[in-house]
Amino acid sequence: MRIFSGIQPTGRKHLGNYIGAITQYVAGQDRGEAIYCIVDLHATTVPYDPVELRERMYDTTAVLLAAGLDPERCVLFRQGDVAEHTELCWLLCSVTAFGDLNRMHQFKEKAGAQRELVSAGLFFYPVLQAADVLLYRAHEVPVGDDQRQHVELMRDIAERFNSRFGETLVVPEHRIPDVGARIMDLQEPERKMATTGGTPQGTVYVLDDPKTIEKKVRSAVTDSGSDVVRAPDKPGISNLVEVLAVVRGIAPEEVEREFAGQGYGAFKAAVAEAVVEYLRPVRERYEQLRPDQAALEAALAAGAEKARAIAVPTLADVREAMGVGAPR
Ligand code: AQP
Repeated sequence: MRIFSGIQPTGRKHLGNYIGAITQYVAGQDRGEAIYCIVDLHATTVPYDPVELRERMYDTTAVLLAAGLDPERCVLFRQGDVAEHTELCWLLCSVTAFGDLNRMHQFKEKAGAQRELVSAGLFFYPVLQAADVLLYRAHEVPVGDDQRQHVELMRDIAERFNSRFGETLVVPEHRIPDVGARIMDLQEPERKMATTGGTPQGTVYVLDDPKTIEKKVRSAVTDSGSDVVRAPDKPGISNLVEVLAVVRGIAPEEVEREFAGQGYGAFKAAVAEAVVEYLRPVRERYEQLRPDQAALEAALAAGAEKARAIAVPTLADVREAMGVGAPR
């Protein structure tokens, strides 16, 4: 089985990215042929600084390696190193409905947040994402819940391509975790923890120091009750129950049983401590890896070689099926 997922080199990675995506990436290495891409081309769809983009690329590479990605057991590469992604994106535009792109929640949210320019890149973002996955004929796409709609769209694109041009592409399935698929902002628990638009105090970064994490978790917004249970009218406590369950590797029901009758203070202290210990090894390993930029660059370059070996034949099949370029 082939697994593919992409992650943006934007901002600092947060607990939502870590739980919803990165831990799944690490586990994927034991489940199949795992391919992970740091998507610098996607990062150009909103205002950005080119020098900073390069820095964030190394930051993200170091975080992924620190979390447990092993370049010997997976393919880890930079999207901008494999030109086949952009060509496939264009070719897939012919089987992508304009109306579908117009319905994408992420486009609407991000377009609404732009002050100067809503780029066409933001609109085509999901087609490039489809190209990323379909280029590798991946069977499974590990993502958080916010990417559900984009994976549905890439399935539609692959199906439309196959019925129009003949069986060429694999129709992928999403893999969304049962618990932790949507980690919420600690200050505004009705919205997801996010790189853009989240609250600074409500966003726990993977590289936050222990004191900062503790402060953020202890000041998480809850409700006026005292029962540690998940409920629709308790988004703050429900979120912390899920976080503790994932971090400890137990079921949310077990968390609820353990903290029955203990009140929010003791519960938040336990969550803070558990998150600190959960992220500590990643931060420590990151600090060792990040200074050696040449090693990070070499790892990405080696990953791109392996990625190209899969991408080039797929693109050749797509061009042949579509009648584009010289015949084979
Ligand atoms: N809050 C979340 N809970 C669980 N999973 C999440 N993901 C994102 N937020 C949560 C998952 O993380 C992966 C990488 O997402 P990305 O490449 O879009 O990175 P990002 O831009 O830094 O992520 P954000 O926070 O979603 O930023 P915004 O909203 O500003 O673009 C994906 O698999 C995603 O599902």
